[in-house]
Amino acid sequence: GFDYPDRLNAGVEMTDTMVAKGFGDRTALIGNGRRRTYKELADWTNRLARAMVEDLGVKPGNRVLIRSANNPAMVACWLAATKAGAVVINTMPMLRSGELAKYVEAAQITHALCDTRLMDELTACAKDSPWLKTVVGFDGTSNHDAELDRLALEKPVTFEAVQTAQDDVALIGFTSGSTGKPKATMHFHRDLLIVADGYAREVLGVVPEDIFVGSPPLAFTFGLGGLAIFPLRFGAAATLLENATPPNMIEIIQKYRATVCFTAPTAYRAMMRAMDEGADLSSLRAAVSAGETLPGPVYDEWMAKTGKPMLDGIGATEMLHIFVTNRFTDHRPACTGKPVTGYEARVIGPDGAELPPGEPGRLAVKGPTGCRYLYGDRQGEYVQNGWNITGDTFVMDHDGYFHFAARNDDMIVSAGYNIAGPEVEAALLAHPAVAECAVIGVPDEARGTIVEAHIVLGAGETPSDALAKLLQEHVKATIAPYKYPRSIIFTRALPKTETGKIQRFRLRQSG
Ligand code: 3SK
Repeated sequence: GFDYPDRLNAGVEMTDTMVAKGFGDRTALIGNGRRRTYKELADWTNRLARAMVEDLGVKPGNRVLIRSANNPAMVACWLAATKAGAVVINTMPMLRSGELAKYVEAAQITHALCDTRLMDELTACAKDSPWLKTVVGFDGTSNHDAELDRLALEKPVTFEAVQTAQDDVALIGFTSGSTGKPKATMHFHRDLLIVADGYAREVLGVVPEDIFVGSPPLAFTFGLGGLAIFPLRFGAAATLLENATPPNMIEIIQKYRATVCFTAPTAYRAMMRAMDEGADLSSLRAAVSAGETLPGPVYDEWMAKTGKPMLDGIGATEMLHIFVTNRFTDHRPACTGKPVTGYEARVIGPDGAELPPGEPGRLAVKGPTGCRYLYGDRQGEYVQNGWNITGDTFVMDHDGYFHFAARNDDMIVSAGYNIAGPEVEAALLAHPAVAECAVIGVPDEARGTIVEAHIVLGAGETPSDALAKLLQEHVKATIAPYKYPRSIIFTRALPKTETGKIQRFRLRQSG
């Protein structure tokens, strides 16, 4: 088990406590072309926390939304709000006002901190919200040239952090859910440390000399763990990239000799093609792959090129981070491995009973960091007898290793992004030219899977490339652009059951 004091503030643990432990002069964050030490991060977050409390009126338990791409200022705002006892909701920079409004409503968000470059959608969301009353900009380029930065700069570098209990909520993570209706899951202060003291210590063996790099957004708990919590818990350094394409990650790996990488198989594939052209990734001692299933050939090629296993893992926002994983000394191809210490996993049938090895069923997991939904009424659907029922089908082999079989039907995982098919359908249906549509995921060489929309047009509309392009632009303008259907197929009718339900599986089969 994990033994933490009753009073525990995760924001303090990753900043002031690290300074007290002697890490003050070590690099904590690298981003926007500069390094920040742990002492600088502690001071920065103390000033920001003071500004939040003294000027913005943030009170313990207030829900504070942060909207930004991955940069040091986002990390500082998250830690500062945590020190102030707020419950943080980190959000992706691409979300549109309608999507933000769902979060604001569900989590009763009162304050928002936003990179000034991303203000428009948030301002639009706040305009009609009975909850969100305070929206303040910060400078994501770290030049301290925005309202929140100016307020913070006037403050002393000390702050009496809120003495939160170890089981006070620190973070709300939203999962897209297969219906497109976001589900909010709560995490305690201690959870943020457990994923580091569990997975990151046990599986990655993080040391202060480590330098982390990766692509997942900090708004996704995979990214928050891999690019902030894990390095900061152990006195290591995190590099933060707003645009974490494979070439940009390679540049950072080469420049700083990064040692631990968190990204999805699609990006590793591209990085291996760059290795063929001479890219030097020899500094990497750990390559973590998650968010999408790791194909055997990608694992094999990485092993052949580096002599080390790529660490496939599966996590969930509900559980905060990875709970089943391969290990450096215990790994198999096309296999997700075994549970992280402290977690139990099993494969269950439709009646909830555990299935014998070799039989596919839903993956269920139990552990210290989950699974708590914000609303009790949804709890029953996904949590049974303390087990979190995931949307993934797995098989456990006779040696206790878990193998991915399939994803919950309506979720599309494209280049590491989780996309709910029904949400894309709703965006398409809002266009007057669309009478009916069904969205599925189809295999794609580069992105693993892409979103494909089958569309029945309204009367008087004629299929054309121009109309397809127009509909794609419409989706991009309605919901986060990465969700748009890269493939559009116009059809006269969709396959349906006798009761009129669209049979998406038939579209998948005919692909
Ligand atoms: O496997 C995932 O999708 C995941 C979700 C949340 C946190 C971490 C991971 C790996």
